[in-house]
Amino acid sequence: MYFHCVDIPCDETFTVSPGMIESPNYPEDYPDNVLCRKVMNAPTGNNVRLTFYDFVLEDSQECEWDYVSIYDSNAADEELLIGTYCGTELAPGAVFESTGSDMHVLFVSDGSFHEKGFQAMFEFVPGKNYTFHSIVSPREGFLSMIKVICLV
Ligand SMILES: [Ca+2]
Repeated sequence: MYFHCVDIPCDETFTVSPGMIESPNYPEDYPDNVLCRKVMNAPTGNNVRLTFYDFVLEDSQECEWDYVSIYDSNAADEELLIGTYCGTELAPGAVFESTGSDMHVLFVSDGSFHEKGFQAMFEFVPGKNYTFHSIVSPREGFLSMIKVICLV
């Protein structure tokens, strides 16, 4: 995949919630050839919940031209990709939630055809896994012992 990046400052990192993320120029059409990274870093023990209000991107069968990719991570780790979306795939109210304290949203547009773009609200919510982790952590030694025993 090749794209030429126009120098539009659209990377953002957020450590306070709630907040909004949107494509450049929203609600006007986004420019061609942009790549934006929106990174939400919640405090430890929180998850990031992202709710889309608006989503209109150039449509393509494999979302290879213009797309939004959402990662369950601080970085764009392919193995932690939640999904890649284009066209009008995300209806207003579509919600994503991270399993950890970080979420990474990548927005890419190619060199032709643009649409209105997207707007979404993020909020940091108490982590579903946090209580679980804090309960099991004193037993981690015990659990790893079981793993060792099972492997043997
Ligand atoms: Ca395009």
